Amino acid sequence: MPLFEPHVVVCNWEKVAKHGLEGEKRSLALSHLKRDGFIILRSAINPARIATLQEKMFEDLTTILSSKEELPEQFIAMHIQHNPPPTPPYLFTDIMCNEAVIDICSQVLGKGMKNNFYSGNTNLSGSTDQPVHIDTPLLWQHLEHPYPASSYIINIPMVDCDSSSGSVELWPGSHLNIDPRLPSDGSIVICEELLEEQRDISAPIQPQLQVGDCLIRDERLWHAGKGHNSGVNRPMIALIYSCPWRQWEGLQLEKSAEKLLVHEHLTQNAHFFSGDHDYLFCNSSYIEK
Ligand SMILES: O=C(O)CCC(=O)C(=O)O
Repeated sequence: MPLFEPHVVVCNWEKVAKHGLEGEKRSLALSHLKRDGFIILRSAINPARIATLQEKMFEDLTTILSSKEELPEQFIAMHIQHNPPPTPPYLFTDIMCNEAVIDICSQVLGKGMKNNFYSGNTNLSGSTDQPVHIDTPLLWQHLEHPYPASSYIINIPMVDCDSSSGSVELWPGSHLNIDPRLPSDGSIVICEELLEEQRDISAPIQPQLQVGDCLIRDERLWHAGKGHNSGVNRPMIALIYSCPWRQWEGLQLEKSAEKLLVHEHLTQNAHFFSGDHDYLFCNSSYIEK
């Protein structure tokens, strides 16, 4: 079976910031997102923004790892929930409200699209593989046809990464799988039997991602953090854009960012706090028995 090639939309971040994505690129991106369950926007973000955030997130990672608090591990050790700072000067419009991402996602998620999340996953060098999972159990069970996407995860890597350095594993087309053996309440892990069947349809890949790229993936897409020994820890930001009717707790952002993040097609489902907020130690572990 030929290896699956992800759809890469080559952007120019300066043009994206001013004009979003051209019509032809947008419709091609959208059809791949619907079919494959993910696309990559190459160079959609000013790399200087990532450099600023990367430096701060590495500094914060040292604080997290040297603390006596329990680490917020996701499934297994060395996959850490790691929030980026929710305060200026570390909040950027081309990350929180990227015009190309909004152009694509709003076509499906519609009027009143919300951002519900601003966190991140740091895959430490020396990690092993997470179980393959979906982030939320299917909204409806026992359907005859897949339902449309109602949330997209926007992943933004802070370092270049590929299969040798902990790039996220993605299962092309798996977002359209509605097999009744998929996890429902209480678990989000995909069973071995289903993995083997899906592997025969399309084997998983670990995309090559660069600083300045955005990965947009359907919330239903099967995926996993992958072990690596590259010697470089891999922080990756995650936002979740959803239809207005999806219920989420929302995110915490500092009050002075409220005006900066106003966008015609995207509402931040945020509590805008004043004063202190302990963004580094507010996450919990997620472990399945
Ligand atoms: O860090 C990654 O590559 C994926 C992390 C993930 O999917 C999770 O923790 O749920």
